[in-house]
Amino acid sequence: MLYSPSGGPLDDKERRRPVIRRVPDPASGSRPGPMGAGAPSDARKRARVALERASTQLLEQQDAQGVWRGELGTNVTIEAEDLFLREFLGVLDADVLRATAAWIRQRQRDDGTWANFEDGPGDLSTTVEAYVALRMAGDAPDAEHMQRAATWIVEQGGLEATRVFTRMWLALHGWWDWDELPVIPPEMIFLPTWVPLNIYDFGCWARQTIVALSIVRAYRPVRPADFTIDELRSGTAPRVSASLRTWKGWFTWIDRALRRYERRPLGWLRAAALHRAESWVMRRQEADGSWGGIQPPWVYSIIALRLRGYGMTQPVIKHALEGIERFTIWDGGVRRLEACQSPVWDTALALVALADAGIPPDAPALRRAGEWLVGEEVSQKGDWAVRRPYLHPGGWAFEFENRNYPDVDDTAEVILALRRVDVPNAKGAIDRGVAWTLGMQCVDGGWAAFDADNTRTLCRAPAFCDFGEVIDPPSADVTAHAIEMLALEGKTYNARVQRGIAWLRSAQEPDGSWFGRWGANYIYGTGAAVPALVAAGVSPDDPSIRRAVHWLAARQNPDGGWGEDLRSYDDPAGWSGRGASTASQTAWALLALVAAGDDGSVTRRGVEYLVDTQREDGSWDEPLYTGTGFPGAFYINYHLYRLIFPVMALGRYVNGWHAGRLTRFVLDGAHGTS
Ligand code: R19
Repeated sequence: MLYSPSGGPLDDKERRRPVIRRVPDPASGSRPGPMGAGAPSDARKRARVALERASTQLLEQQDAQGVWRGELGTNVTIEAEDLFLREFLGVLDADVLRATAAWIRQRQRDDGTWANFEDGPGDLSTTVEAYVALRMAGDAPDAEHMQRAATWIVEQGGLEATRVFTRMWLALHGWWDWDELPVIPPEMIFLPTWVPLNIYDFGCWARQTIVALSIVRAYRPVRPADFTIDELRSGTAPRVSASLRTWKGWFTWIDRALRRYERRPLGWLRAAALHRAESWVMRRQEADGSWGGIQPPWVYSIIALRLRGYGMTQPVIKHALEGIERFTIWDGGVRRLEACQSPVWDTALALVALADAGIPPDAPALRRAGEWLVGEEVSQKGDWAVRRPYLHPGGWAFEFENRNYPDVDDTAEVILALRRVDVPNAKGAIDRGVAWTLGMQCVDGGWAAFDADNTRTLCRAPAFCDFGEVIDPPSADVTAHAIEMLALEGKTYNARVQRGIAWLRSAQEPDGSWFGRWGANYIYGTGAAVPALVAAGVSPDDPSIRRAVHWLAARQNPDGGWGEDLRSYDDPAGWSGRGASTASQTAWALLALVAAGDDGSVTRRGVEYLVDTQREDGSWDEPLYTGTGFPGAFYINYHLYRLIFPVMALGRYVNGWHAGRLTRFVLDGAHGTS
């Protein structure tokens, strides 16, 4: 069946741009791409078969609502903290404890540690939390697996060397002294938005966490455990930098002063701050009972509100705890939790991938997904409006429920998806999303995920900020997605988009790659930037595109695939673009190569890697994490990436792709149309 490859009506700008159309060759499907010299037809034939199997598998994974939701795997701090929360609240059920401990035990490695990602190094805070959770479940300290962990923990500096969040959990159970933790003054809530370190200077995930924790820190609650964990103490003092040459050092001194204040805070001011923080938290609970759809603010908000006097049976608490059940996965007698869920992101990406695979825009599967996405539009103001008060609401969030925090990345991807499907009522939502995205551009021309101009690096200095990223500055991956979307929506010549393009060009690394903030790492950034620039009219012959292609070619593994170790975040010189091949990273490299019009042996060998490593069921194995929560600190295994991105890359390879459009007519409607 024939259709307009871009879906949806073409606007004037688009009409002026030539759309290359090719007639498919039904015999071999080996017609050369628009840029290309033509790859051996065998590669295309095998790619087509692999694509067919992969897209069938992807279609099978759509749920009855029309949604794709891949599991979002992280690390065992999520499960350990769930047990700590329940124990603190006095609602820890024996079956939950047993089943969750079983999961944590399964994730321990031979050296006794727990890592933050597959095959990663042991992480001290994660290992401590896992160990303590297992002690809670009754594992004896002299059991072999526990001793192995404890020995390693003490060698690494013990409890004293763990992150602040970990020691807060310990303090809640009486294993750590609240006096030995940084202060998070609830009075911060009074700082106006033009004063540095007001709560809106922090990234939204950190903001929600900090406001809730400021209440908890002020109350210093303890529910003493009935066992000690002294075997984990090293006896050394926590490491702090007190050098007045750095902001971090200054804040060590400020923290000391605050701890003195904390002994006798001004009563009326403290009471008013706690009251204000409480209402701030109360106003931000989501329809699913969560806060921001992510674990940290969710659990700390529950504790904070309990301390403010909300009972276990009051709706806000009940609803919050019930919500966690929907983030819980029971697998036989084993229980694990998602730190966050990604249905909007997964569904948008799956839609794009299936459209690239040639599923027509009126296929029922795509329409159901498109209709669901349209219904997920965020139509109210959230915290982003603090920096953009005159901007009308619009856009999409990552999760099922997160009306306070839509993000530019999801908004761009959803609009790119809605362009590819016939959904009658999508136009209004798309237009509002486009306007919202334009309005969320940062002053420097780039785009960040959740806020505009959330760039104050001083936020990293307070003593309580020792984990993860706490600001949300513009990044190449988000900027690329925004530009690609805006370009295809006919906004290429909008002055803001032109500034965005300039920002993205200037963000290119000297080696030709782009940094990947939310995906690992330079391969993700490059896989986003090249298709975006080409969609925005940058010629595939442009030097920046050529440099990117050369970088990718130089990083191709001998097996034909691409991979990038997460160590690339801490050690880019050693690991940028290097690591064992994975399906999703190979696909990202191919997205860039196909967009750049490369039809040579580099691209062909990448395609062959995917074809050769495909599983019988049409998907790929991908134990390695390729998603990024916080560079250097928190990583994500998006379980659908291994399938979605290969479908996208193979689809564009097989069906031809130029400047954001399919260039050949697609597979017949054999699947997806029924
Ligand atoms: C692209 C789409 N993205 C723009 C959205 C990605 C969302 C990823 C899921 C995030 O889940 C989280 C968020 C925050 C935390 C934290 C945390 C760390 C430091 C501070 Br301070 C506060 C919270 C820990 O785990 C998280 C998980 C793909």
